[in-house]
Amino acid sequence: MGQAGSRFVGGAEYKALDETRVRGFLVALPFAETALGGAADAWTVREVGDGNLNLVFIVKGPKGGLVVKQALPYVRMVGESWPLPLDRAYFEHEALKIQTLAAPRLVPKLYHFDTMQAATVMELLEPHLILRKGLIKGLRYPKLAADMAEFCALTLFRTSDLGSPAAEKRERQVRFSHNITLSKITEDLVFTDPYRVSDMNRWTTPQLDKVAAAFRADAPLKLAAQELKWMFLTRGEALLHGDLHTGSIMATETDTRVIDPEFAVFGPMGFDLGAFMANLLLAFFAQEGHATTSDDRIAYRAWILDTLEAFWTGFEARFLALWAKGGAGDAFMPSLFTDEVGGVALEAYRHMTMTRLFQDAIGFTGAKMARRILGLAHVEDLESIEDADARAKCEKLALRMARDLMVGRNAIGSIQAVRDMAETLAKEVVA
Ligand code: SR1
Ligand code: MG
Repeated sequence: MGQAGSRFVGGAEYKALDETRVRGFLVALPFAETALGGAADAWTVREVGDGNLNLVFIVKGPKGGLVVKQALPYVRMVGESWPLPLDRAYFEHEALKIQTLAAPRLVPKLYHFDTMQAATVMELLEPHLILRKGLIKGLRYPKLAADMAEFCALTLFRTSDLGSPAAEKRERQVRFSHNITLSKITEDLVFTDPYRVSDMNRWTTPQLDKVAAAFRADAPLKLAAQELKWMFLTRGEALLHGDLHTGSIMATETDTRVIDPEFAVFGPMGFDLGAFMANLLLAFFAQEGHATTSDDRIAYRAWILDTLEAFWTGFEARFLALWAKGGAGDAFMPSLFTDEVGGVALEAYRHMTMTRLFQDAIGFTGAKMARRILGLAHVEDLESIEDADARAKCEKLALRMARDLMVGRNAIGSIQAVRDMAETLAKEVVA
């Protein structure tokens, strides 16, 4: 049975919402009636969820709009044969609350969580577009790099042992450690399935058959994937969003919001950083497939790489600034480093940590790219390229970059080097 404030979500009263039921659900919430205005039967309701897991309703009345997101008891993209616990709605809501404390400008406003219905009522973001769709259209987002750098720096720093007291961090880590089923999806789909034969896998066939087989036979690559998995399992550095791809970001030219943290769990910071960078690189490699005679997308590809570089440099600067200012965390107590020698040593250590974080991040970038081409869940950037040969060409280049990042991550020294790798690969003729 569901209990308010706990992770035991759903129960006998749970029923998947539909366009009629969502009205009854909102009518029972006085704030929602006020926000929407008018009578419930005059509200417009649209189910717009195009993710892999949930229902998402946009409800509009004469005064305003709201979003209702409800977890389904199964994986939407697969069907009822793959059950999934409703408590992911609890973890998502808890993560959003923590992210609201850390980075309020960059997440949607939260209005209500219903434990029984595994449903969250939140701000309707308009005229925002899912970032992935904007990148497919070739739209530019001048604030994206800085906003995502800020989101990652604030949420990762403030939930880590640098930014929050050990007691708070431990309590949160215990709580989110129960997000077991969704973490297991990541463990399998990101770090294991693309490197073995699995019913879950699919790829552009026959064009990618040999590449997929080569991935399954590549011992250094499999070691890299499993080392990254081990990091994901064991290194609880900060509360991760857990699924920070470009479908989890809604943006306009002037505003950026991060949504959908249902995979939230404590893990290595590089995992979130890598997820965002991977999806920028997938968008980069997909551009050739979206080029037309009137729009070759060449300048746009450069803009994506500018965004990648500005994201990493912005994140590094913001994270270092937060650390230098001092957080509420118990790690690296500033009082131990007040003398000149100590101060210099601590500063050098901070920079070494950023290098380590960068190398973690680009390793995860590679893993997150490969899983979207060889695993179960693909990305619209590539899937929307109708010509299979054209799509396979983009995918092969992305897979080469993915492998180089995973295996070579500890020898890659800068984000400029990552940019150079992408630019060099994009010029290659693919067999
Ligand atoms: C079965 S869920 C497949 C994927 O969708 C989500 O967005 C996560 O990325 C997950 O791995
Ligand atoms: Mg999602």
